[in-house]
Amino acid sequence: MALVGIIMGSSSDWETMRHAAETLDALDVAYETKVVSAHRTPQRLYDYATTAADRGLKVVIAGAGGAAHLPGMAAAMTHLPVLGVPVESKALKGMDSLLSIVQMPGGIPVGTLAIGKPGAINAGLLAAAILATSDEALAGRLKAWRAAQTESVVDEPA
Ligand code: RP5
Repeated sequence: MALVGIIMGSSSDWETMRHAAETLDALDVAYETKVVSAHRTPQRLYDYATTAADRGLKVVIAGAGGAAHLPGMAAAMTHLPVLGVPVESKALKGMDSLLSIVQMPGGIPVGTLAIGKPGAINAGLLAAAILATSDEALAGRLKAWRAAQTESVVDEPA
């Protein structure tokens, strides 16, 4: 059963959001993916967010670009933690996405990550870290992942 829901405003966001999915794959965390647009498919967003917790999801990762209202609107309709990934837009390089996602009003939090691939990777890691607070086996896998990353850093540039 999926524990993490990865949603994105468009299939064009997948090139970025696949890094969240690949990170969860590496940590053996079950997830689902879905295109959900705040603007183009508002009813799909409503249905997704209002049923997410009852369907067993524990964390939602939401990526969107431009007028990126998806993470905030998802957060408005579920008490689950929502991690927002600003997708890099062509016109404004993702600054629009970042500002749309990060400036939530007090009371409805979105944990906002970096623009693009690093944000997607870190959303996957944060989702895993949240789940790992009540899953010792996952905590072990997360610690091993981080140790391997540390081990992979070279002493000197090639
Ligand atoms: C947003 O508009 C999506 O999240 C995407 O980043 C952006 C462009 O979407 P497409 O025109 O490529 O479908 O809603």
